Amino acid sequence: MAVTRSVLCFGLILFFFVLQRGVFGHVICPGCQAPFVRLDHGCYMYLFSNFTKSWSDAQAYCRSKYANLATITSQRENNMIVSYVRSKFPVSFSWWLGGNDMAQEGRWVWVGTKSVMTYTNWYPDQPDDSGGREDCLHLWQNYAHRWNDEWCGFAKNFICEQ
Ligand SMILES: [Ca+2]
Ligand SMILES: [Ca+2]
Repeated sequence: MAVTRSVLCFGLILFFFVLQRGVFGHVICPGCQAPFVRLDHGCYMYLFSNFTKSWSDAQAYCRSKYANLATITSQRENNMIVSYVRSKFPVSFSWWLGGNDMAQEGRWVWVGTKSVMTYTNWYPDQPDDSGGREDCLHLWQNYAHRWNDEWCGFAKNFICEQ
């Protein structure tokens, strides 16, 4: 009986481990409902829009999903997101993120956490506030999806994070 119980116990542990790790990808993803996806079995859920909006409208859309435009705080998270958009969407897509310097020029903060950026992945010579009107962060499709500041009124695809 002890053996049976051990096997049962091991099976249960394995089952919950598999569930927790999301080994079945997006099919079994506890607490994660479409259109959100969980990347790399991480704790955060992302929504990748297949339509475009201005930065503010994109943020409003994210809020309507109880999320914010995405905050990227590490190279690992950045790589994960860039790999995902490259593999799943046309490379011509450009993506709004939650970074902006609307309140104070040159002071970049995340809309979701209100915190000042620490990790950054700017393309060389960015942010340049070109024309004195670039206050929103996007993944730059033409430059290896590195970061650029852009006019917030442009319509772009966007990434929400919950
Ligand atoms: Ca700016
Ligand atoms: Ca720029």
